This record gives sequence, C-alpha cells and structure tokens, in this order.
Amino acid sequence: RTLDDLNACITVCRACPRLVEWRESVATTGRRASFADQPYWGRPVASFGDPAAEVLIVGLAPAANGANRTGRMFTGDRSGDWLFAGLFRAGYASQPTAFAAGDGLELAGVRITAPVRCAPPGNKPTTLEKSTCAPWLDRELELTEPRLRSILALGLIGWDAVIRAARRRGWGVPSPKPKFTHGAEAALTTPDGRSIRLVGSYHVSQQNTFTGKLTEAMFDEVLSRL
Ligand code: DU
Ligand code: SF4
Repeated sequence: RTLDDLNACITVCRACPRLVEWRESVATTGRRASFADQPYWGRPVASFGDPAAEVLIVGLAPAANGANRTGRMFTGDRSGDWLFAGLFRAGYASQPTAFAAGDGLELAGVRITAPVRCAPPGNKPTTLEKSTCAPWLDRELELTEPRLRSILALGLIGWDAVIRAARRRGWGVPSPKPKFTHGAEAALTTPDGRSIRLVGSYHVSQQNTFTGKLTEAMFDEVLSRL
C-alpha cells in the first residue's frame, strides 16, 4: 500500500453518517451563494503534498466551503490562503496562493493531513467521529514514518490526535502528556529510536489570524523549527 492507495480509500469513506449527510448537503443544496455555479467535492478530503515529506502538518477538518468544495486540503478558504502564504515564505510551497486543485501548487518536504477528513457542522467533529476517522491518520503515520522528522499540529484537536495516533503506533510519548499551546514542543520516539519533533501552533483559522492571536511572525517562527 502506498500513500496514493490510502488517499484513494479515504475519498470513498462513508463511515460517519452525520458527516456524510453534512458534506453532501453542503455540496448540493447548501452551497455558499458566491460558489453556487461551482461543482463541490462533497467527499472526504485526501492528504495533500509531498509523499516523501519530512514534515507532516495536521489540521482539524475540511471547511464546508473550502476543502469540501475544492477537494484539496486547506484550498479555497482564508485559513488556506494564510497557511500556504506561510509555507511559501518558508520555502515549502511552490506558490503563495491556492484556489483549486488544478492551480499548480506543489509542496516540497511537507504533507498536509487532518484527523477528520469530512467537513463537520460548525467545524466541530464529535468524539465518535474523531475516533472513527483515526485509523486513516494511523496509516498516514505508518506510511510517512520512515522519512518523518517533525509534525506541526494546528490546534488542540490536531495535537491530541497526533499524540493518540503516536501511542497506538507504539511511538514513545513523554509522560505526562505534553500540553498544547502555541509553540509547544514534544519529542516523540519511533520504535527504531528516531526522534520526531511535534510542534504546536494556533490554528490558521480567521478567528486567530484576523484577531492577531496568530501573527505571521509567530507562524514563521514555528515553521522555522520544523
Ligand atoms: O485509541 P485511543 O487513542 O486510546 O483513544 C481512545 C478513544 O477516544 C478512541 O476511541 C479515540 C477517541 N478520541 C479521539 O480519537 N480524539 C479525541 O479528541 C477524543 C477521543
Ligand atoms: Fe470516513 Fe473520516 Fe469522513 Fe468519517 S470523517 S466518513 S471516518 S473519512
């Protein structure tokens, strides 16, 4: 199995009834007026980026009118505009903008994934939905582990999902459990003794970037540690 096989499997997953309903209803009758003439993806969103990445970015879940529309992680909303601009400044992205799957954007050294692959109502997945989707993240870690050097968790949900997945994979996780905050760092250890650096950042959502809770300088500093 390759990362492409994994992505193919993910995009046809229907394991969470509430999320299947929501992702599809947004994509049909619930489109935002400004996108009403566009096709919506309306399915689970696959990981995006470099299959040989040394850095894995773990977000939260697709946005209803962002990745649930364009079919690509963080593509087509303000969070993504802000994230990809940062990845471009750091040299990971081939261009600073992202608007659709065919826009030419490529990531080098970075792969973007999420602990929940379907857009949840109010951006809030339930505990059951997080645990139902967790095996996809486990497989992502398994397949990227050989080259992985660091993981950037965007927000508390991503941070917790990575720690849980790391434990399930048999990685060493510091005890007590490392706490999430912006700039938090924890050393995870693979079974073959390699250290993987987990770094936390406030999520790149508008709530944080419009209010100045997360500034470009703060984000650039975190990216520089990956
Ligand atoms: O398998 P585990 O990592 O020990 O997680 C226990 C249980 O809680 C599992 O069903 C996942 C779920 N879970 C989660 O994955 N993420 C959360 O934020 C909260 C609960
Ligand atoms: Fe499947 Fe994950 Fe979507 Fe649930 S959230 S339907 S587990 S891809």
